[in-house]
Amino acid sequence: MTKQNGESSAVEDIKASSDGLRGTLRDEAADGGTHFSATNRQLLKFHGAYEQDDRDARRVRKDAGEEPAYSFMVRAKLPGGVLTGRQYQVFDALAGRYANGTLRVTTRQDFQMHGVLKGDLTRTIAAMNSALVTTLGACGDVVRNVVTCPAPVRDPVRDQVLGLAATLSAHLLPATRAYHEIWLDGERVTEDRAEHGADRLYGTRYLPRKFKIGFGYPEDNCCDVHSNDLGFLALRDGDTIEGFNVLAGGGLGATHNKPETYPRLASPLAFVRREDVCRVSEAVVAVHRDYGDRSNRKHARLKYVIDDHGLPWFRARVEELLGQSLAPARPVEVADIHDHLGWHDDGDGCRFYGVYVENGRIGDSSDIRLRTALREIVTRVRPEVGIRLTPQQNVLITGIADRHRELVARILGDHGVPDPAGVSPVRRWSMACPALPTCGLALAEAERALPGVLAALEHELARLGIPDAELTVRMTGCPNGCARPYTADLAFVGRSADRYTVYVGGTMLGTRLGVAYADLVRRDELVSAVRPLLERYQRERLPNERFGDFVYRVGVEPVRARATREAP
Ligand code: SRM
Ligand code: SF4
Repeated sequence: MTKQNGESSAVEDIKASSDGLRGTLRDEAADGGTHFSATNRQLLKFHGAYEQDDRDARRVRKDAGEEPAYSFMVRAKLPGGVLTGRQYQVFDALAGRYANGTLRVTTRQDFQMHGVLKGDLTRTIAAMNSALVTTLGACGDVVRNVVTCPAPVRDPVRDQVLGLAATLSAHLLPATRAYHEIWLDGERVTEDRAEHGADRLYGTRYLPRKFKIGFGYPEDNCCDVHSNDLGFLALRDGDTIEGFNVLAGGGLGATHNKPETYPRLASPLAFVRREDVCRVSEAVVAVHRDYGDRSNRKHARLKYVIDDHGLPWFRARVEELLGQSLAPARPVEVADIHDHLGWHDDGDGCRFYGVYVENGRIGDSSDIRLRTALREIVTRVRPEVGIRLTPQQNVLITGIADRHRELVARILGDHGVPDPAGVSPVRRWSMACPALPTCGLALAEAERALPGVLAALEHELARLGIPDAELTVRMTGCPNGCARPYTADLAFVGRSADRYTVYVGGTMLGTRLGVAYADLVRRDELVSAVRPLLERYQRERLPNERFGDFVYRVGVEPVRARATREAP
């Protein structure tokens, strides 16, 4: 069995000759220009930043003979989405000083800032590090942010898992000192393994592609664990962790009209004890490193290694590296999911409050001033208060003592932040990716378009007499799947300017993929395209049956065939 397939892709050469991700980034970051060379642009991703340009301004600037309006997206890596109040204040200040005045909660519990100019990049990254937050490995061909439920819900198991997520994230961080040399002027501030020289795990070429890890619970899969390359489903024994079912080969990215690319849910691989999580993760990552496709980046995720060789082969490779056989996965199914919004007891004498954040964007608009509200809360309610980011793009304000409860509620209310109880279920469970104008890969709108589409959907559900129908609606600007559309009950995936493929039949639990129902649907016709299905759902659903489950039960093939005939 060969470990390499064909010629290396251009990115492979860039990594291999980068001198541990250094390239000439340090010089270029300080050269006074607006953007990086093509080589450094690739390396920059490993350091947590993406070069972008304002796509709204592209045409005008081009016609005027001007260069694109370059700026940078900076992503901080926050295992389990946990921040102290003080760290949140640093992000808030940076968003105002160097970015576009907003912070964005990502679907993997990170913070992203958009609109950072090249001249401010070093200051931005250094300021995050001085708050003990790294951007290293937030993007690039390495292990990305480790996700898990962030809710402090009186549960020792969840506390332990949060700790494990942070430990695993640190364990799999690239060891290069380049990050410190480039952005921190050689100072070692955050904890990493930078002194160990050449990277023991990643070698000189790092991974063939990004690699994602998540920890979920059968009783709460709020992190969509099956969408990860490597997932751990925590099984409990009372208040302790009995072990984890290991799931491998999840990933959602696909390309329109390329059937060889597809979303895939992770498959059960094994059962492991808590003390083996780091070792097993390292072995799975190493198999991806050694057998992933380095010639074709569209075929380089772990899911393709597993599908190309088969799960038994994959298990054998992992066992080989571990030097022991793996126990079979336990027969456990995901049964529920929570969004953790509203008021909850944290079991430690305090409360936490889950704030609904539309598409994860924390900013100040004329009617909702969420960024100001959160700033005021972390400034006034100290010292216990913390901020946690959920994989559903929402924010939890944690550590609220009883004496502060009214104050927090008042600050939120005064700034127009909606009480989640008053947000329709369909909106509350919705997500969109950033898409235009920042994402270079967007084919259509998402974040800016979803609120309007949801208003039309809310209207339709009210007309049908089912305003409280619970369904996840997700929208992305392209098929890469950043807002995890394929596991949603209903999803709109950007196809071309203003046109979408409509997916139905996924599940809120994240355990089933939807299928394409209609293609090339115009944005203003998305809701009418699914109207016949919604009407049928209203008439024929079983008690408490969710939309995706209904579609799945009645059979997706007949509804899809009908929609295809009706598609414009
Ligand atoms: Fe993503 C690329 C945004 C979660 C699959 N993703 C991108 C880039 C960096 C565009 C680019 O490569 O030029 C986007 C930046 C846009 C911007 O302006 O900010 C981007 N992805 C996001 C975020 C911010 C979406 C969000 O609404 O929160 C999420 C950041 C997560 C984080 O903090 O690390 C984000 N991306 C995801 C997820 C969901 C998840 O991991 O749970 C997926 C699907 C799961 C998966 O990985 O398969 C996802 N993003 C992709 C892909 C497709 C990868 C593939 O296997 O083909 C790309 C394109 C690529 O890598 O070439 C991509
Ligand atoms: Fe960009 Fe596509 Fe990801 Fe949306 S799904 S952020 S458009 S890559």
